[in-house]
Formats: sequence, C-alpha cells, structure tokens
Amino acid sequence: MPDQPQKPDQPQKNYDASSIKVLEGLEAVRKRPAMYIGDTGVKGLHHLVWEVVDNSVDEALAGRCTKIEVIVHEDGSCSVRDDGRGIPVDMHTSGVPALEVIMTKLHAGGKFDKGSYQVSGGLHGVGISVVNALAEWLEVEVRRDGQKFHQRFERGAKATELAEVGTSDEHGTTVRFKADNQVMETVELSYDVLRKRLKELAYLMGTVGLTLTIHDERTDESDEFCFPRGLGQFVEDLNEGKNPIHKDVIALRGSDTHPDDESKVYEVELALQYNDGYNENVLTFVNNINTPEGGTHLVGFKTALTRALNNYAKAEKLLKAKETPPSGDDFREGLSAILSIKVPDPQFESQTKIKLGNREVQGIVETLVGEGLRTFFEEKPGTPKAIFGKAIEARRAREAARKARDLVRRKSALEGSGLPAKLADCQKGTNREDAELFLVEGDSAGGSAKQGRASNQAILPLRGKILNVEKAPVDSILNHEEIQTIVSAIGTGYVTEEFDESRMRYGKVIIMTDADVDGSHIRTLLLTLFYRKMPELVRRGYVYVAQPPLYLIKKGKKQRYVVTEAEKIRVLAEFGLGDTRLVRKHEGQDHSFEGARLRELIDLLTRLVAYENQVPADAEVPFGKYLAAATVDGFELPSHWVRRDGEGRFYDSPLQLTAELEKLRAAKPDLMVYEGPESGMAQEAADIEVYPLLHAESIAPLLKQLRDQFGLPARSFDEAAEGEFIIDNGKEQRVAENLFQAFETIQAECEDNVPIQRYKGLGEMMPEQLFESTMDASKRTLYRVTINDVVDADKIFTVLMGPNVEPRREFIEKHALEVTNLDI
Ligand code: 0RA
Repeated sequence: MPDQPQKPDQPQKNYDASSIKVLEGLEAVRKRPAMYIGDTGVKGLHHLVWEVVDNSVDEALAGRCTKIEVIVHEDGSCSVRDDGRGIPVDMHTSGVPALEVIMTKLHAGGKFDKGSYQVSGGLHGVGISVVNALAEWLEVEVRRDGQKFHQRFERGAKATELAEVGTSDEHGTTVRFKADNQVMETVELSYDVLRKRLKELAYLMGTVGLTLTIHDERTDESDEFCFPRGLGQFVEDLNEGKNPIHKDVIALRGSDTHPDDESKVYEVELALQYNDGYNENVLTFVNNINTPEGGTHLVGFKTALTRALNNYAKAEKLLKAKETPPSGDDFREGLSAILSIKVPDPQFESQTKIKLGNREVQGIVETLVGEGLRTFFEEKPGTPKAIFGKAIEARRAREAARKARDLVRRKSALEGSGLPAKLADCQKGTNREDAELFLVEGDSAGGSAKQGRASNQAILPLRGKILNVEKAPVDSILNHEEIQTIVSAIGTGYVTEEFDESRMRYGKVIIMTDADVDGSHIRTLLLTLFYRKMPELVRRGYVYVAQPPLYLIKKGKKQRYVVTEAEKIRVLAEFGLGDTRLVRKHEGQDHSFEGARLRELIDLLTRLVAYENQVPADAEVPFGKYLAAATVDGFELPSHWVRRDGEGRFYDSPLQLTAELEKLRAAKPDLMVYEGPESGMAQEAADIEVYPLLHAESIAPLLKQLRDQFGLPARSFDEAAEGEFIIDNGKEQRVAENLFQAFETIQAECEDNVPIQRYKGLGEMMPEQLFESTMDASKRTLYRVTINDVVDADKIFTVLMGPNVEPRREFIEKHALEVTNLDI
C-alpha cells in the first residue's frame, strides 16, 4: 500500500482540473443531491453521516484505527472523530493540498489508494466531497506527523486555506458538518437511527477491534459499542428472548483469493445459533452493507450448511437407511445467522442494488463455510446432533403438512373452484395486476365491503383473530382454517412451498382493519403471517394497509373523509371558516387575518401544534408556553421540561439541567429521576421527572415562518404577553388571550358551522361510504408495507408475538399506529 496517495513525480493525465471545474462538480451534487445520496429526506441526511463514518471504518479495516466517535452537537451539526492515519495534507500534483482535493473533487477518494474494500454500487462510497457539497459548512481537523491542521468549507467551497493550527501527538481525523437546509428537506439527525447503525457496525467490526461511540448533546444521551466477539455477539442478540438449542454459538472466519487472480482477497465471517422456534433469520452483509435480497454469498452459505449437516449425519449414521434426508428449508428452521463477507469488487444486481451478483463468491463462501462447519462439528458433536434432530422434526411437520394440504386440495377439487367459500372474488376477466384482495376485519364490515366494492375488488371477511404464526409449528399453521382461506385466496400456494409469483391471483393484498387496538392487533397478526411465512409477498411490494377515515366532514353538497387529526383541522377551516376574521390587537394596532391567508395561518399552526402529540402525554408540557419560550432571533427552544413537587419548568440546555441535577444530588444522593416509561420506575415514585424536548429543529423553522410571513412572534403563544386576539365571525366576537387559545377558538367556531361525524369502526359505515372513503382507488390512501430493516422487524415481531403477554399489550397500545407503518 503506498504511503502517500499520489507521488508528486507522477504527473497524472487529465488532472488539470481547475478549482472552477471542481466547484462545477460539487454544484452538480447540489443540483441533483438524490442522484448521489438516494434522497434528500431523513434517509439521505443520515447517508451523509455514513459517508464520513465509512471513511473512518476504512481506516479501521486497514488496521489503522481503533475508535470512532460520533457527536450530534446542539446546533444540529455532527462530528465524526477517528484515530486513523489522518487525511493526507501534503501537496497534490495539482498544487492543491490532498485534503482539499479529497474534500472538493467528486470521487477523489478512489484516486487515493486506501487499500481496503471499497463499496461500489451507489450505496455508500460516493466520496466525502458529496457530504461537503451538501453541508452548510464543514470543518476538518487532521492530526498527523506531530501537527494539527484545520480547514473550513461552506456549501462545498473552500472558506479558509488549509492551515497548521498547532501541535498534536495524536493521529486521526475529525470531520464536523452541518447539513444544508437549502438542499436537504430535513436536517434533524435521529439519535436512534445513528445509534442502530453504529451498533451494527460495532458487531461487524468487532473482531477488528473497533469501538464506536455516540453522544447526543441535544439530549445528553450516549452509547458506546464494542463487541470483541463480533458476529457471535450479534447472533446472541438476535436470539434474545428465544431459547437456543445449543449453548455455543458457531462462529468461523476465513479468507481466500479469486480463482484467477491471486491479488484479490475475499474474507468470510459467519456466526450462527439455532433456537427452538420455527423461523429463519439470516442476515447477510457485503463490505459492511446489508444485502436483504441475498445473492451468491447466501447461496454458497446455504449449500454448505445443508451439505455439512447431511454429511455429518451420514457419517454418524443418524439417518435410517431408506429415510429421506431433511431439505435445505428443514435445516433452516429456527436458524439465526449472520454472514459478513468482504469482496474487492462487489457487483450488485437488481434495481435496489442490494443483491450480490459476483459469481466467484458462491464457491469461495461454500468452501470456507463447509470447512469451518466440519471442524466445529468434529470438536463439538453435541451441536450438530441437536440441529439434525430439529431438522428431522421439521421434515416430519412438513410431510404432515403436505398430507393435510393434499386433503384440503382434494376436498376443494370436489367442491369446485378450490377457492374459499367466504371469498367474494373479483369479476372474471379482471387483469391480475388490477385485481385487489381486501382482507376485512369482521363479517359486518366484510358485508358492507362486498356490497360497495368495484368489479376488480375481492373481499375476504376475517372472523376474529388469526393464529399467531410466531408460536406455532408448520402443521398447525396449515391446519388453521382462516390461514388456509387467506393463503388459497392469494393463490401462491401454501406457506412452506416456494413462493411462486406466477400463481398470485391479485396485484394487491390490502389489509383493512379498524383504527383501534383490536384492529391493530389483527393487522399485526396478518403482517406476521406474511412476513414470516410469505416474505416474498412483502418484499415484492404486494402487501398494503388501508387507511379507514376517522371523520366525515360535510358542508352543503361537499363532503370529505379525513384520515388524520391534522387533516381534520385543515378541512374544518376550509369548510367552516366563512367570513371569520382573526384580529390581533397589539400596541394600539389591529392586524387582521381572513380568507385564504387565515387558512394558511391555520395550516401552519396545525403543523406546529402537531408536535404537541410528540411529547409524552403524561409529561403535561404546557405546549403554548414551550413555543413562547423560543429565543427571539434564533428560535432556540428549551431542551427539557422538568417536574418536581408538582411544579414544572423548562431548562434551556442539557448543561443547565445537569448542573441542577448535580445540585439536587448533593442534597439527596439517591435522587430518583424519572425519564419516561422506559426508565423502569413508577412516575409517582420519582423525586423529579425529566422529559427531553426533541423536536426543536423541526419546530424552529415553523416559528420563523410564523414571524416572517404573519408577523407573529413566538411569544404570542403565551398568555397575554403579546396583546390579545379577537375571533370575529361577523355576528359575535370572542376574545383569546394568546395565539394558542385563538387557534382553539377558531377550531371550535368551525366545528359549530359544519357537521362532523366520527367513525369508530368500519362496520359503522354504509357500503357506499366504505367504498368511497377507503376502497375507491381514485380517492383512498394506501400504505405499502415494506420491510427495510430485518433486525428491527424481527425484534418487533418477537415482542409482539413472543411468549410474554404483558410487554406485548403495552407495546401494542404504545405503537398502535406505528405498526401500521412498519417502516413506511
Ligand atoms: C485518503 C488517503 C488515506 C486516508 C484517508 C484518505 C482518510 C480519510 C478519512 C476521512 C475520515 N477519516 C479519514 N481517515 C483517512 C491514506 C493516508 C495515508 O496513507 O497516510
């Protein structure tokens, strides 16, 4: 590996890029950010952090870095500090320091041989200059060769020259940047998202000896991850809450070269452990990136596992002479495994680029895993015996299931179509892509749906709750009538069979349940069935969740169904505002808002007040006072709400809060601090309750808009501090002490003017209502269910469907809505 990226005496063709050209390159990134980072939303924002972290991880892979520290600062910027070699600061051939080239030239990273596995295929690996281009500002500190260097950039352009700013006996790089809200839709980093990926990286890089830490200065949360046993610990974590059938995790690693090219080195790492459940949970990574669609590495692993276990059984005579050996699927029941490989030049297939295509990988993985398993089985013969016994059980259940299935088939062949009697199918001749299957909660809603539906829509009413497939063996799942009905209506065959897309009878499978706790439970059970037993259905985007309306709002001949509370307020204002005016009396002057402008104001207030639901209800945060506490110019908001002795107050910063807590602790060392329902303590038992206020970054721009567009300062949310408000409907005038009250009064005014009907369940709706509100393709809202995050989904399903009832109930009540949007 060359010490320096580019020798000065090796002039490079094509590198006469002037700094103007450089900026043009980054300007292209600013014009089309999505082309480089996927999107400009939450995902893209975090992608920026991963880009920087990946550079540090590359240093760790090269054996030159042991620690990566991520900090989310109070100003919303993020810094990533590593103890790697430090970005080179010497002069590049172009006469510009290497650091500046790396920061300002697209893909310059590739020109500097860092000697590690680069990720192609457009996931990460776009180059740190892309982060620079999309940052309002970015500062780099490099510690190397006894010195400390610094340079600052703004929106991709250099703002200061690279300068030596001191000495240092450390080595490494710190990159701090603030995402640019001119190009990004959101700049609010999520602690949970960062934490999760850093933890994953710590597992994946554990055996390299890397520690990753995160600290959030906005809330003072922090975590440190270091897993010296790497994937072994990852698998144990995956199996948390389940019962392993063998104590020792099987863990192995090895490396090999390309069959035709000795210089290409491949590394393979694997850990696995079986539990006594029935599900397969295999995660695969290529160069630290998750490959949810698998690919050649996964094929190699599966082949090796089946072969190693069958060979062992044969050698140990665990199978009777004429007995059929278990199939690959049988060997994967109850399997939790992580496969992580490093590939020099990964080729990704499929649109989403998450399926590995390199042909040579299959053989390499198969050989290395096969050898590793053989060695492990020889040393610990109890383990393969237990696994084999479980696979034999799986085979038995599969055979029993096949018999049951054949019976059902023969029966339904006698009965005719083979379709369930309860199914009201769509009209014959409907195109498959257009055909929709609605799974409807309850016979009554099912009846309405049948009457109201369009000709391309099929209705399958479900009675009560379906079996929880998480806890049931295959044969009892297949014998469950409701599940049989669902599966045969969909058409792709029984749950253990290979998914056969050509047999899909519909283009969409739509879950339609009530918007209450029971409804969300039924929805979760159905999603569990699909996710666990027909995952291809979810993966290929066939599964949807319908959004039944909460309200119907009428005005004369006009009527509107609304699905969210925010939409309700918007429609109420549209229908019911009439000539109502809002007048602000302030310092002897009247400012009046009416018509379209008042509706715009209400829209903005609705968006602001929506954040009230984001703070825990039991915290009783006086939301108007909170908004009013924003600073006049920067709209900085308090960081915490604290309650003590029945009184509450805001704290401006975590620092201020920490100081206060320290003072209290000095007086009472065993101070009980309640920090929300997760703190494992009864709220009543606490001396002090502390609630972080997390949405300041999102609220501040709205407050700014309120001032800039409507001349209303944040303070007007507080009582009487800013004059008073009059709500005048032409007939009578009502007075409100502040903007918060004014908003409520206007809503009440609108509700007086327009009839509003609340729906408690689907069954309450008339057939035509159900159709036009929830089923009519031209008006409805559908959520497509996609499972991006296998680890999380698995955790959610384990909590929801696992053996413990109490955590489940709590979870459902808390996340009733989120579960709908599993990750949408
Ligand atoms: C180019 C070449 C070398 C290291 C790096 C870039 C590098 C980039 C980043 C970004 C964040 N942390 C980083 N650490 C290193 C190799 C340097 C050498 O050979 O001395």
